[in-house]
Amino acid sequence: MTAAGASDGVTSGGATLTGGSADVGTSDGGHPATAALIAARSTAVLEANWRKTHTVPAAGLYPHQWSWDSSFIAMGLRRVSPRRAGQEMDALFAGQWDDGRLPQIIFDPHRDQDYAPGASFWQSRSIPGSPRHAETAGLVQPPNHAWAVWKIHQADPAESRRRSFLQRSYPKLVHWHEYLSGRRDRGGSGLACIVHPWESGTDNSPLWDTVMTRIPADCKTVLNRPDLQHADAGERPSQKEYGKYFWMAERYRDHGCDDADPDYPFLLEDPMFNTLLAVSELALADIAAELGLPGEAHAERAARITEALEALYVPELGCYSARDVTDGTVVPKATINGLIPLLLPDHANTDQLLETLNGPRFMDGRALMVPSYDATAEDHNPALYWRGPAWFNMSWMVSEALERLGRTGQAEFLRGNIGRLAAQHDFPEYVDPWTGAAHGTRSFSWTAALALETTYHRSAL
Ligand code: 9WN
Repeated sequence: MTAAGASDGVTSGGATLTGGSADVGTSDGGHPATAALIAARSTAVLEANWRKTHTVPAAGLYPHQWSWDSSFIAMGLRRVSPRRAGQEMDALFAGQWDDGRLPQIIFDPHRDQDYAPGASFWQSRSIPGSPRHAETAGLVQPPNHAWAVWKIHQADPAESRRRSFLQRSYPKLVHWHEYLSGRRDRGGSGLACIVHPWESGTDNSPLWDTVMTRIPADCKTVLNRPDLQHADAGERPSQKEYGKYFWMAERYRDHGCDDADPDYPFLLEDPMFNTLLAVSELALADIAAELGLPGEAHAERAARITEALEALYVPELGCYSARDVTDGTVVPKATINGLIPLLLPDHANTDQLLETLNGPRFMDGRALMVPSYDATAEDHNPALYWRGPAWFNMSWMVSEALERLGRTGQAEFLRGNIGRLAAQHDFPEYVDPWTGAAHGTRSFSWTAALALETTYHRSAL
């Protein structure tokens, strides 16, 4: 199988979109047409959502460049165009702040009315240390970027070397991690804090509920909800939640995004965010080795984060949870965030995490993909944004972990469902984990990218 299309355009599964060629493979257990079709349709979604330098998560609902989306998107794009996957990351790095942060969103100035809060809310250029040539949010998202950069390199090392992709990405990634391990270690525990639910990537996860009760909803900004033109209100956060989201964003912005506000009320250590930081540190160790640089410090940092994460383990739930740095309590809720540490090598609680994954709270022998929230919880809702539905990026990360752990059968089950459900339902944002019914927006980029990634993976088996 060839993985790379060398042209500027993206090609897959026999469907040439803008030139070049890529073979999706035809040995996926006797369903060659299915694999080729999934790959071609995924590629078409990514092509339609491409905007000159980057891919938007969804043309209507999310019209800018989002940070962790771009990493997932690039991980799929690398299968058909490592070059475009590299461009996706370069566009993100162009929004890096002087302190190293990679922003949650880089705004398309022409779409300011189409998503809130937008560039006119953040006014990032008036904040010291923000980039001069990009308008961005001040918040961040989970650090899956070094992981993506290393995977892009591996897809076509010769092309990567020709373009010095690792040379130019490495210092930016190191700076990004320094920001997270430095200014974001607000609790002094060796873990990075998130300062807003949007930073978790799992925006209205029940993990944030208790802390959210402390947040006033009296924001100064007039609440405008362009998101509701593209998604059902019953599947999105409520107006009250939005008031609180804006209140926190205003407070963070008005304090110069400096992470020094002593009474800032939302400081949480999230197990998924920190797992991705450790996984990305391990990727930096590989990148350093490839560049002939010493990488031990990265491996040591990954080990320290892995150790610090133990304080977030909740034995009664059999998984990790988030810690509220303000009062030191660990939230007693089982969410998908708490299973993502399965990705970490040499990990003390792997057996318990696998048991929880397959037990009644999550897969229960009947889920098609991994639910985002404890199925035994009274407020589990398989249709409501991060409160039950299965997300493609989460199930894909679990499938990666299972593969590394030698649980290839279950990894393959998840990969198969990711590709099938994505293509069957026009690449939805998320699905009901039990029935596969589609929810959220459609033609969602990371769904398409990970359908592409899993299809290539399966075809290569
Ligand atoms: C806020 C873009 C983003 C994802 C997040 C997902 C959703 C935004 C929103 O969409 O969040 O960042 O408006 O709900 O929760 O993970 O990065 O796809």
